[in-house]
Amino acid sequence: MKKILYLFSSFCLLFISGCSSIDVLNPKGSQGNEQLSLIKLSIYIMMLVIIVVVALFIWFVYKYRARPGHQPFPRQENRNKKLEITWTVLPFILLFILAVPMVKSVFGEAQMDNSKAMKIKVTASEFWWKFEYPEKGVVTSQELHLPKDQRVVLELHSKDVIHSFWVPQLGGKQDLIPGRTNKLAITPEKIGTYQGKCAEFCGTGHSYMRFTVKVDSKQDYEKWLDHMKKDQSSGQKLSADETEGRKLFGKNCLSCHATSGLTGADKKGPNLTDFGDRDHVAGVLKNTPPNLKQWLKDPEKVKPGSHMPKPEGLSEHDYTALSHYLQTLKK
Ligand code: HEC
Ligand SMILES: [Cu+2]
Repeated sequence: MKKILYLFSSFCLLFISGCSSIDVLNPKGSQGNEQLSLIKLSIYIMMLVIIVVVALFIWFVYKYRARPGHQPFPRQENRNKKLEITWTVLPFILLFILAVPMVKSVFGEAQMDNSKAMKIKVTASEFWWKFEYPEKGVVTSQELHLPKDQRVVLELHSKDVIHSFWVPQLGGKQDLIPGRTNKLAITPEKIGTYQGKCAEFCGTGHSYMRFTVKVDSKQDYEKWLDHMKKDQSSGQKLSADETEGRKLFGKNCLSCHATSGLTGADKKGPNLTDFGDRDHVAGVLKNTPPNLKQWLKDPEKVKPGSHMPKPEGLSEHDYTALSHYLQTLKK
């Protein structure tokens, strides 16, 4: 008996362990918290249904088991009003209990006052993210910086196909549709770094279309904004190697990448103003010099379908210089 129990519990653990890091169940924002309470309510209701059904099942299996002197089939019921009303009304009540708080939550969110909310324009392209702060005149990519306890309304746009914005711990999930502006509000409540991803299949690089949300204190967020407003191409002391990297960057990369975070300097590739502070290269690889070189040498290999072309005619030394220069782009 003990052995069976042990086997059964290890079997269950196997399943549970796969789910140990479900971010939706560990929210860090007010919308995420509200959604978790709705998830819990629906799980409790489903548990109740499962328990009743399983109990009835076991009881029936026992009651109608085959044994000598017993009819193999139970008496057939026809038009049992009491039963029919019961199994129509019960699910209705359960769905009603589920629907009321859900509808309340959806309409409550839609009626929230957004006059004090911060606006950020999010643009998704195959396979990266751009974040613009129109009130601050700043643009960045791949990493969204937010101050704690501030309601933010994200205006979602797409450059090409349908993408979907999703940061499980902050709540909500909203499509980005070409030619249309969708809105999604989030209010982060805890300082930290959260993973975001595209949640709608959008092409070969879809599963690598990740981004990071960094929630900071108000002061740290302001510091980051100040940094983004500085032009990184001037006033920095660079080593010989890094200076060479900067020259190569000007020649090969500046057509697509800006090194100033001001909105006017925005180009068609990701803005690289705070690249040295980013956790990832292209949202996929850890931001280390060897990984950066790997990306520069062949973006397509790291992220299939990537729209960054493979640079031509650069030597190993050039890649090193470029990667050293890019690491200097930070606070
Ligand atoms: C034709 C435009 C174009 C050119 C030229 C170009 N890139 Fe890119 N680059 C892109 C695009 C588009 C992406 C986004 C790819 C993705 O993530 O899907 C990108 C991504 C990157 C990233 C990752 C950014 C991040 O935030 O993680 C780095 C670093 C980068 N490029 C460096 C360079 C360097 C260095 C050069 C010059 C040798 C260069 N790029 C030339 C278009 C370009
Ligand atoms: Cu996508």
